[in-house]
Amino acid sequence: MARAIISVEDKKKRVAKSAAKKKNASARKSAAKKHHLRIDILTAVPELLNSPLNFSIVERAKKKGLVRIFIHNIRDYAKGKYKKVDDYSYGGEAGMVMMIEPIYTLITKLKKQRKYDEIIYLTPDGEIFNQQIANQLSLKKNIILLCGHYKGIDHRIREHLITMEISIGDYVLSGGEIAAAAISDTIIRLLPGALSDETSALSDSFQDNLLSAPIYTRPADFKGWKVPEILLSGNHDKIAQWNDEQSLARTKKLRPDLLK
Ligand code: 6GU
Repeated sequence: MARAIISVEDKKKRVAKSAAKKKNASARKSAAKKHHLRIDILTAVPELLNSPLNFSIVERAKKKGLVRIFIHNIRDYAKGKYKKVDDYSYGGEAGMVMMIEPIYTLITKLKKQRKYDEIIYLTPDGEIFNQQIANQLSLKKNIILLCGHYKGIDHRIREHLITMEISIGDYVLSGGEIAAAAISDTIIRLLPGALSDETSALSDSFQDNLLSAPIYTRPADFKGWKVPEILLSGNHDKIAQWNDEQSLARTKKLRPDLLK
């Protein structure tokens, strides 16, 4: 192939274009800096949250100042010698119930300090979490995630203090902490600047209700297991088209419900 001859004009245009791109990128970066998300997680078992929010993309987002996460131990707000946070249920149904007062005291204290966009209770009977809810929450400034334990929390907390109830699927966890970690992780990776490649959050599975295309890295041939030829072609249009086709085919096959 003959190498294209680049005119001086073209070169100038290219330089201008790349300068504009850089300017854009830095504008976006400072815009990204302005969006801080604060997540307050309320739990009786803070240890459960020690590692899931301290590594990888979430850790990097914290270091970049995109998000601050505060974990509060509900037990610190309990009264008495034994710092009791749960009690037997009225009506005698089996299982302990988390008491109102410690949770009320903690939420009231936080609400005095700042305005919360949402106070979310994590519960298997909540609205099922998905990418759309994550997108909405990633635009907020201050959110509280309240983790229940035992049989649940005194229902009056849900009636009077909670603004939203979320479940992460139709199965029962021992407590809301793992759900809080899953939800926080999902939201945080959406914050502008959290991912190094700005397009990659947009090409995630589910972001457009489609599963992602298969991906590969070197070697191109591992013991005869080959990477699809098209991906080695260097033809970006064809590759984009292949990715779209694969996305659609995989969604049809694995998650037809997403196409309805
Ligand atoms: Cl948010 N909490 C609990 N305890 N179990 C769950 C859940 C939440 N989501 C699905 N199962």
